[in-house]
Amino acid sequence: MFRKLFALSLIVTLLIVGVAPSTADEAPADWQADLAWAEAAIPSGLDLALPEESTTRAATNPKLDSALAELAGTPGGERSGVAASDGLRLENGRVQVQLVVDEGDEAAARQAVEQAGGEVTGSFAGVMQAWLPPDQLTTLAALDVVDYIQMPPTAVPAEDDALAAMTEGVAAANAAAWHTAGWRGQGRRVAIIDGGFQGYTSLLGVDLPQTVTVKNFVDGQTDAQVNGTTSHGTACAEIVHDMAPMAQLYLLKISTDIDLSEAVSYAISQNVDIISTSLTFINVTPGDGTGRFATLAQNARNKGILWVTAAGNYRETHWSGTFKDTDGDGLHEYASGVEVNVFGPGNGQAYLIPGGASLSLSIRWDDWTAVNQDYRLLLLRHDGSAFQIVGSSDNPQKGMPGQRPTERISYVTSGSAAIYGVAVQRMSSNRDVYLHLLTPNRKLDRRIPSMSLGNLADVPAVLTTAAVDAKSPFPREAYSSEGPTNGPGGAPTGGAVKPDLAAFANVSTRSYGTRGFNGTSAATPHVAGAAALVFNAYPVSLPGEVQDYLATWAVDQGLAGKDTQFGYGRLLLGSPPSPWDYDYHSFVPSVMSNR
Ligand SMILES: [Ca+2]
Ligand SMILES: [Ca+2]
Ligand SMILES: [Ca+2]
Repeated sequence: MFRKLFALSLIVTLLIVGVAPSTADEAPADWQADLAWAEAAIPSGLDLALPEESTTRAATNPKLDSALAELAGTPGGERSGVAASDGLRLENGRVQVQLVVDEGDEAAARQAVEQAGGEVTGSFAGVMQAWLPPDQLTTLAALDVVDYIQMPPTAVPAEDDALAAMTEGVAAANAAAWHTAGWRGQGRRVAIIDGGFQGYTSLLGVDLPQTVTVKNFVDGQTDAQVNGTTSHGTACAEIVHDMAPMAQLYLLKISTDIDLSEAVSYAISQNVDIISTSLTFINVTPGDGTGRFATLAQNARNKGILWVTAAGNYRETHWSGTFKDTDGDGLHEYASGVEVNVFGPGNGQAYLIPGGASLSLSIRWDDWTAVNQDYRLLLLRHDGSAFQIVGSSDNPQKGMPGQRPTERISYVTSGSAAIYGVAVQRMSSNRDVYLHLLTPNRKLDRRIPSMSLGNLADVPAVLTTAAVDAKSPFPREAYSSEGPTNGPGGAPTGGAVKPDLAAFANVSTRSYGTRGFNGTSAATPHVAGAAALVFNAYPVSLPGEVQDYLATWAVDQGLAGKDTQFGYGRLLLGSPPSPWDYDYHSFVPSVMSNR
């Protein structure tokens, strides 16, 4: 999930050719690679021989994600290759999975996992995370106490670019004036939860505080391995430190949603004031502000924590709409006669994608309660004369417990450069569902900017952050995900206005270099650091009061008032309160003038 290697190769490319760092209108790391890809005309016509039953996977098991069914059906010697291409963690002969289990069945399920040679590593809200021998998947899935076995959803960093160092956001948000007035975040605790903090030790006392608290919630890893995987979290921590130089920092490493719940519990136990997450999840919830992340965030807020999170970078990599099949061939039509949504720059051309490029594609649809509308996701490659199926996701949607209305493909291209595209096939369905297609960091030719938030960003009890460039006039970043959220159950209407605020991207950190940190990832820790200053000045505030304070002072951009691109507007702290008038500052003044 974390494209560390890709990021590193970009750095090398930039150094070698000496090009200027990314500017406001440029896209993030992976997209800059896209820009180097040649383009070709989109082939017309699609004549796929579509099997009614899935053939590209092992026979579908109604209680297993199709990638796990494929792994179970693969001979032992070939499993590591299958796991790698499907994005599964297979270590020491065991695969990391999540079991959906009814509350009363947890003990029995745990015992069954252990008897099968597996190990339960955590659980949250009816989902148990575990290591399991692949040979035992089918047996475990067949048990009555196990509703379903799924792939663990992993956090997607809202990173764009990986390229000394003080973020330009300090000046842009007027934080320097607060520092001068004595508000530096002293006495405040900020938890940065991320996929990795590579290189943090070398920045202690320079670009980070002298000491930080680290903890690793990734299964099978030690706390020392917080210093690994990616420097994405390190760059985020640098920004919080620039904004609130005396705040105490917690660097908490996670991979899955279960890990996230553990990190949040830990943050609560440490009396943290602010959580900052520059990541999203995909296909975990309907995107309507409900579900496991909503529960987690409300719990944190009830404990006095302001949780700031990234909107996501999916505005150009998202399509949504109602399934439509006018020619009756089972394939969705994005427009009249258009059944393949090719990867492309958005100008009616297709990318010629070289071998070795990673593609990740997901669909979800509005059937989270009944889960009896079965659709299929197809990845297609054009071989010069026709599109061929090179990947499919065939999860079961048969109305059984634990099943979800989602499909996902991870794929690494091979062979000569070619056009790739995405199709959606109706398998068994009696209504036209409302679909979301997300292809993180790979632009689609047919795209819908609205409702492109990642999961977690849709939650009411978090402060969701969009990205603007750090230089005046602070234009919106083209990738910054837009609201609104989905309506109830994943419906296309009836959602809430998100994001909540906009902050700065294309900023400088030691980790990524001058103006090298891009994405809603970079924007989020600016808000977290600003919140630490407000909590510092008004120490008995509730998280909602600090959020209101930031919203009130924000500079409105785009449509007047709170909108689905900038929220309340661009982060600006206003003038600092006097540090001497302590009584006055024991609570946040009600400054709601521009709401
Ligand atoms: Ca069709
Ligand atoms: Ca399906
Ligand atoms: Ca506005």
